[in-house]
Amino acid sequence: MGIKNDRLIEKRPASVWTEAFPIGNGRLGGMVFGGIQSERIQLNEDSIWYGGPIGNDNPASIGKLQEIRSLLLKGEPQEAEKLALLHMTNAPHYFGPYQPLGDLTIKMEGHHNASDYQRELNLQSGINFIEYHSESIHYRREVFSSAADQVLIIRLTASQQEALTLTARLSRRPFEGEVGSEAEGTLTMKGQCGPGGVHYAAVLRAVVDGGEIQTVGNYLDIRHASSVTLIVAAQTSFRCIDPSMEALKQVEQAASLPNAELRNRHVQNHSHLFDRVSLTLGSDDENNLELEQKPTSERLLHYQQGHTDVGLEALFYQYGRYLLMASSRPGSLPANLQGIWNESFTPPWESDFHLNINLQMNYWIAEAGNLAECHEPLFDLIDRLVVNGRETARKLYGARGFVAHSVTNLWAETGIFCAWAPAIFWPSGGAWLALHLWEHYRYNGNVSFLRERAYPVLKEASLFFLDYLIEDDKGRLITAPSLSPENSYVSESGAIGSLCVGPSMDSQILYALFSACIESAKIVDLDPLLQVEWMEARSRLPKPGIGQFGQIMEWAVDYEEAEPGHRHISHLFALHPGEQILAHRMPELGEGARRTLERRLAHGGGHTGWSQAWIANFWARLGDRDKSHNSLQDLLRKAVHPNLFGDHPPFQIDANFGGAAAIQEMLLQSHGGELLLLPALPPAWSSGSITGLRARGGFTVDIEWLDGKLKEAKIRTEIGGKLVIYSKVQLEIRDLANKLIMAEWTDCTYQFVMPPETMFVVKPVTE
Ligand code: FUC
Repeated sequence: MGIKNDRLIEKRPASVWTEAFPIGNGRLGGMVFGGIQSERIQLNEDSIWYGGPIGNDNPASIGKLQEIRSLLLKGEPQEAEKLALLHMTNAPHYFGPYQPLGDLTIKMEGHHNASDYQRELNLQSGINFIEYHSESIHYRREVFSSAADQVLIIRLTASQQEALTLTARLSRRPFEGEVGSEAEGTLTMKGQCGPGGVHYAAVLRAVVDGGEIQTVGNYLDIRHASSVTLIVAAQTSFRCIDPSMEALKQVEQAASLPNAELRNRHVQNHSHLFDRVSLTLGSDDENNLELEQKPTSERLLHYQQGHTDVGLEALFYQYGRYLLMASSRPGSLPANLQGIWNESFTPPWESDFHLNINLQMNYWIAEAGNLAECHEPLFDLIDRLVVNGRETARKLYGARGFVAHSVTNLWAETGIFCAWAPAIFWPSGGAWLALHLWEHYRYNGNVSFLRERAYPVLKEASLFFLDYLIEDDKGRLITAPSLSPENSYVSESGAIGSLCVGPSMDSQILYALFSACIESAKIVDLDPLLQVEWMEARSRLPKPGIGQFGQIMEWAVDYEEAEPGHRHISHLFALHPGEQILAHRMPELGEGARRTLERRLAHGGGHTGWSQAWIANFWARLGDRDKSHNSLQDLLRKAVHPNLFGDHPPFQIDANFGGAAAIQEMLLQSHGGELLLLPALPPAWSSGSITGLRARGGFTVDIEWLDGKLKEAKIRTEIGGKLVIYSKVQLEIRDLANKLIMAEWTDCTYQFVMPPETMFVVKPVTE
């Protein structure tokens, strides 16, 4: 029942980049414009970044650390900041940005007076279709980036034999990307991306059916073919010694496969992941059917004018999953600020990995959205951060373990880069990332992953802080120097500062980190002495406190914020993604969190895409179905491009992932050891269903609801385990043999154990 809402459609080619449709296999991405006489596919390869590794942690830092700390403790943040800028930042200040690979341009001969044009990005198959008629010939193009074969495919067909005459070429910006031909019917473009940077190569091969093909200068010249398959591969020296050789091999391998097989291998590989979750919102009535047929940009406009379109919200969710699959697959780099899609040589914020919210937000749908594999590239980056971060910890702070600050890049830099104080002096990026490994374990219960991969990282992240934390005058353990990303405060003396001691976000991240360390050490049965140390340190961290405005305090001291409507709401980490504030169990802190959001919003907060997305997640954790939905609507109304790319502005992909995560969070939560079914179901989604969501503890959950109420949930487990369901309404739980599971309803919870390989069905008791 219901409409699937799993495609973007348009009736005309893209005229700007944010109208083009994104395709990707995690590593190799394209923005497909769908032009008629001229097609542009803007290309990216995830490891093409400008410049080489830098390292170079500032050796002056360690000698100034005490002085900076004393200045902060004395309430002189500006003096501290001056010293920190001089003595702690990297030289050079900046690393190079993520760069485009180039463009593939196809120029068609003829194709005048096109009619019946349609382009469609089908999320389910991962194929972008373009179709039209011209001079009574029907032309069709299929474009996809195959994870199975690591190539990008453009297949052009026509309803008439020998109707395809075209040229194809690869290009980069002028003076870069030398083009030549190293094999028949093939073009190669190569170069180096900045001094010390990667060597890259892209190879384009055409396979034609009928007609002729020639390589002339910078072009492949194809005449009178009945069908054409263009195959693009790209490689860099980040992954191989000879990128052009490697790319050529990949192209040849793909060219040796029949078209149908190439396509099938892609569709299977793609839909195997994508199909794990399906979401339907609203009914399949005429109005919704009509909306589903509309061009996506018109649909968005209609929605932005204030009309309801729950199907568009469902589409936004699945688009988030699609984009994660397209920008983060095993073996690729993690999704950066723009996923993998970047057409600028000077992209905003270098299109890098920001560790103070953005990179983590990119992965909020990975586990619950049943795309755990797509989380893996983040773990690979973390492993490299640990290696570099050990050096940084030692050199900057004389500490054990590893540290990563607010930004990193292809080379997993861990030092203090950039020059903007309110962002950069923040030592908790690595600790937050380490929690992603713990989350992965919590969702799949794989103890060998915990032992071999997660635990060592958690432990090293914690060792850094055991050395880094200092004692304040109340005997609490606090981080210093640090900051509350990227806000400033008004100190007792009236000075405005960003550097501080004990920002709440740090204490909350460390609470989560030490808790994860303690729990995992018990499971893998290691480090009993450290366990005691972690417990002791955790008990001495500042706890979330309520401040003068009834808000959760942003700093260990109840300072006023310099920007009360700041986009970062870091001190609600404990509410989401953290679990220290369990709103449904802790009404006072829940109320504090609510006030925090209200205060931020009253002062203009939530003005960037990702900020609004985070706010939607916060409201969902507070169980506020209206506000959560309002935030999601605001996000779609104010911070989304015509191709549904999130808008910071400009384009930034975290809003896509964070917004999709909020949709999940409204339907299912599993933090704090309890499962909550439909915890913040918006009234507008009165009926619907979701299948295949994952919950912590290794559960897979399907939920169906009607008239705003739970109809039935199916909970499956492979590994078995204890399940606690938090429910304000009485439930009936049965196994597949329809046997009633005898679980008492106490304190709003049902507790029971599910054996391995079982499914239980949960329904509300009705009478
Ligand atoms: C953080 C945010 C900005 C932006 C940047 C990439 O610095 O404060 O809003 O998202 O990351």
